[in-house]
Amino acid sequence: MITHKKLSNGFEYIEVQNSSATAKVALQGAHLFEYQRVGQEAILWLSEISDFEQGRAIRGGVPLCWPWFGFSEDKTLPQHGFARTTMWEFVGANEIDDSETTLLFRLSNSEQTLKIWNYKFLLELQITISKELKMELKTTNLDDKAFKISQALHTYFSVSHISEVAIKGLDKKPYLDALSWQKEVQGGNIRFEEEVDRVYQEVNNEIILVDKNREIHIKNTNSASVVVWNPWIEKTSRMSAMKEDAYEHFVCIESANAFDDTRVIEPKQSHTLIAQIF
Ligand code: TA6
Repeated sequence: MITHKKLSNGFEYIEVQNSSATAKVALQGAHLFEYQRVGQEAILWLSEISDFEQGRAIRGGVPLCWPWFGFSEDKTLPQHGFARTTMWEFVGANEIDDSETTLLFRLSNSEQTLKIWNYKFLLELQITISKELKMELKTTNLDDKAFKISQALHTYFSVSHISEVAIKGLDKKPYLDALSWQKEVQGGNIRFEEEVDRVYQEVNNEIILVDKNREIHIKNTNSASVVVWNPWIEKTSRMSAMKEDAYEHFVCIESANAFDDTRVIEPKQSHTLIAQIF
């Protein structure tokens, strides 16, 4: 079942319910903010105090960082780009069968986007809701000049407690530490005892989020970078829409094209970043 819903403040979202899972996607940002398999705990973390307000990114779920990840060269522009705070078009849904539904969202250049990023583009997000969650973010260059993008499916995973978590699959990978801006190499699995904000490079394998009672697998395609982030105690108190203890309950593992993995897209060409979560 697919329902188009509207909150009293006008915020719109699409709700999907099938025999595998339920999901909610806001039209602003094509932002998936709930995905839960039937009879299981939520996969995505969503801040209890997140704003569902126009022009403000939802805190949690899967914000889309596009057409840049982090800050653009012009530091006055918003961190992580404009896609997550812009209204998208809901193109439609396809109920493949009782257990699998796909949703398609679209964003293209407007007078407003051209003012901050002077390129013509088509951006499409297809989300598949089934036992597996699949997100396919396709960028098409509709301009007559090439452009560069960095991007991320900035997924907030819900965890039992951050002290219980390990991330497997990044051992020996080089990474850029976004706290010190030093290049380092990962030794072993990642565990959390302080703030972590890293862009792993040369990643072409599955990542596993190991929690107390479950494992979540992440498989990325057309991506060689993975961002791992937890703000820890002090940073959390400075983040918008996060309660003091929020850092205990999530970890971000982001399917990305960032830093050395930035992509150039030639006119009429496309690039599709894919994340499968199972
Ligand atoms: O992906 C990690 C990161 O870039 C962090 O540095 C942190 O700032 C986070 O994203 C959240 O950014 P936001 O703009 O959503 O507050």
